[in-house]
Order: sequence, then C-alpha cells, then structure tokens
Amino acid sequence: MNKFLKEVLEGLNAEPKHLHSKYFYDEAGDKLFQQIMASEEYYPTDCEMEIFENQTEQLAKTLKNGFDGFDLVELGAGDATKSSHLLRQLVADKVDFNYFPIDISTNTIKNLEYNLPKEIEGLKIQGFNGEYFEMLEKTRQFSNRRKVVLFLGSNIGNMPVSEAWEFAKTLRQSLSKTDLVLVGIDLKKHPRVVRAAYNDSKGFTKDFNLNLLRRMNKELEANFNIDNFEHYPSYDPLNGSCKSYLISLKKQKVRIGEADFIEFEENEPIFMEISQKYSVSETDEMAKQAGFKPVKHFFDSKNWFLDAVWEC
Ligand code: AVI
Repeated sequence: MNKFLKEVLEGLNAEPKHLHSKYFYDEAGDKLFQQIMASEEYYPTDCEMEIFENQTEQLAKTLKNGFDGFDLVELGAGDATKSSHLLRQLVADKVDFNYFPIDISTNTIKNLEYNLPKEIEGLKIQGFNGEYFEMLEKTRQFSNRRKVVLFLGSNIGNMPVSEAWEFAKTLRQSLSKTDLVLVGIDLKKHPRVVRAAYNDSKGFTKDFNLNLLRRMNKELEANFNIDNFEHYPSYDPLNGSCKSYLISLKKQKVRIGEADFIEFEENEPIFMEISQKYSVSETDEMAKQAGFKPVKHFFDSKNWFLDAVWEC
C-alpha cells in the first residue's frame, strides 16, 4: 500500500478525523499556494520578504558570524525567492560558502540547480531531494564545514507545538557547536488579521483545503463529492493556534481505494492543518529547551513576523 493511502486511511479512521497538510502540495495545490501567497490577506510571505530585502547585509553578517567558510543548508527551499537575496549578498561579499537546498520535490531541486547559478553568478549550489534530516546528513558527504541552516516561511508553524519542540531538539542534535540556525516564525497578532489570512476573500485557501479531496479522488480512487464539504478556518488568540477543518455537510459514506469506506456524520470535522502563531518569548523558550541560544531577532516593520537566529 502506498504511503499516501496508508496515512489517509489512518487519519480518516482516527478520532477525530484528520489529514496531513503535507499532502496539500500536488500540482494544483502548488498553484493554489502561489495564489494564496499573492492574495491581499495572506501577509507572512510579504513580511518575511521585507526582512530579506531590507536587512540583507545584517542577515549575511550575522550568519557569517566571523567565520570563513560554511555550508548554507535550506530546509524546504521551495523557489528560494527569499533566500536568493541573502545568496546574492553573500556572493557579493565574496564569502566562501556552498548553498545546499533541501526539498521533498524533485522538480523544485532541479529548477533551483538550473536557474540559480544563471541568476547569481559564482554561486556554488548542490541540491538534495528528500527528507530534511536524512538530507542534512547527506550534505556532509559533499562538504563538512560549519553549517548555517535556514528554515523559513513559518513552515515550523505547520507542526503542532509539541512536534515543533521535538523538531527543534532533533535539529540541535544534528548540528555542532559553531553552527547556527535562522528560523522564520509567524507571530501572534490581532486575531482579525490572522483569520483573514486563512480565509481569503477570493477563496484560494478554501480551494487549497478542498483540493486534497480532489487529489484523493484522482490518486486514491476515492469518490468524495466536494460539494458535501465546507472549509472552516479558526483562530484561538489565547494559544495562537490557527486551524483549518473541512466539515461534512451531511451524513455520508465515501469510498477510498478499492475496498475502504469512511463514514461521516453530519457536521463532522476533518482537521486539515495547523498554522501555529507564537509570541517572541515562546520562540526563545522553544530554542532554549532544544539546547539552542536565541541570539538575534529580525522583524518586519509591522512586527508581524520573526526571523530568529539560534546559536548552538
Ligand atoms: C506553508 N505554510 C507555512 C502555510 C501556512 O501559513 O501555514 C500554508 C498555508 N495554509 C493555508 N494558507 C497557507
């Protein structure tokens, strides 16, 4: 049984029902995510981009931290739009570094390896396609210098808090004394702003969630009727948890794969995604319990987003 089918069946047979948001990103999902990022209401991308555009020199200096050569590893590099500002600055400063983007998508890595050296002359790039920690180890076969790890875009927010804490611990254990991490984290802010970002007026986020049902129909021979489910976003300003659900609009039975059936009650939710928001002190706390030292905070002009520097 393929991993996608296995995890879908596990999630939909569990109580409460849930699906993994990592499966949002098929071709249609990638496109919808681009549309979300370009939407009026979705602020995290613009905020982090502002940090990378306006504070590039300080970022480069902080990451270099007085050391000569290093390997810049980016977890979940995507199209590297933000990090490319930093790469350009480091190349212009004649810093001796390798860029090692890691991504789960083969296409993403191929594109980066093809496009970035054309855009940034002199860039030394080697992509790695696979799981973060496995690939982080693999980079050591190419170069075993000091590591600077980028984990941007508030991807850490897509883990429940306990998982994010575990992730930070594992990351610290994979690194050594002079290594450093730059992690992008979306901050708690007025609940209205957060809610709007995950419920955009053009309906891209709604479609992004429903698209996972379409993907299951295509890839797992499921027979979801999309009209029977409604996107329901929520944000709790007390604990910073922003969650999305799909609500079953009626009692229904859905086939998945050749022989499995899942029953839904009327109004039963499927938990789809968490986009956790943190306070600055909560991010410092997470760093410390993992064995990092939080040493610097880069904010956008609205103080909505944080790029935090954690030393080992
Ligand atoms: C990729 N990730 C950080 C996005 C977020 O904000 O949680 C995914 C997303 N989901 C809905 N809108 C954007």
